[in-house]
Amino acid sequence: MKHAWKSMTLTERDQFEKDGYLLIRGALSQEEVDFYTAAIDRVYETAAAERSKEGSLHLLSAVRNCPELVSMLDHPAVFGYVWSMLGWNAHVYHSHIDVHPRITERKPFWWHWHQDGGRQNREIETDPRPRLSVKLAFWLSDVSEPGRGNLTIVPGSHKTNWLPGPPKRDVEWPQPPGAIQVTVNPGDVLFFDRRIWHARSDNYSDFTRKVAFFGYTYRWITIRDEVADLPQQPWWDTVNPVQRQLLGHVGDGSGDHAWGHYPETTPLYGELSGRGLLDSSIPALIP
Ligand SMILES: O=C(O)CCC(=O)C(=O)O
Repeated sequence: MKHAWKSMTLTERDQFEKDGYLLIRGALSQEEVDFYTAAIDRVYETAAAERSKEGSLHLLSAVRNCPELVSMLDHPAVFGYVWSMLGWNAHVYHSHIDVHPRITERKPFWWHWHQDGGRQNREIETDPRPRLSVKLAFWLSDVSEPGRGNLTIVPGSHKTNWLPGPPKRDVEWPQPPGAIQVTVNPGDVLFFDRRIWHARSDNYSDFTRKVAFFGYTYRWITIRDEVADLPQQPWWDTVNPVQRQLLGHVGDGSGDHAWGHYPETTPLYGELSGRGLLDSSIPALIP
């Protein structure tokens, strides 16, 4: 399935501003689902040391650990949501591959609810805190029913700085009011605001849950993934300039740098400009 690059519509933007997420059904073709699943399965097999005792895998630096996922970074079916929100001075700061097989013994309670960004949620004083980053979740397995390790979210919670919860994470506590389990099919993509309160749920079903997450932010925020040695990887030559930017490659000698002072030297700016997509009604797209 070929997709033209396109920006988010005004209706989608309004919905995203209101709910804090958008679900893009059928973003990946079956062929793509099969390709990415096979790649993640191979990583799962070799990453025995990183698996939990229940056999789950939560592996950071998704592309470094599974280079076949590089085309997810700027996947045309969904990448438009990212640059429509953040503009062209963006990169991926945090990514992970998650494989969660069935849990056979009930796990002790743990309060997983959080907003993304770590200490951004302590050290920024505004209310609400700024968006700063957005995330894409590429679903590869059937999570179309609750109880399959679904991502749980509180729709519309992204402008709420604090979610009342237990005094300690292991103290049993009811789910937050309004929480829903996101139900998705293989090939669906969830686009969400990092501030939406969310949590992974436990998978007691027979379906192994497989998903890849990519968090995008402005290039003036540092990358948590391991990216330093990417240019030495054997596959780096096949990576396109926008993907290189997204993987933290800045400063190729042409003036490009993380503060974006020279847009014409920034690959994503050039790509959007060449495609006539620099809509100046979107503040983040103004050079
Ligand atoms: O694996 C999940 O469903 C939750 C992932 C998560 O918490 C996150 O992306 O920050």
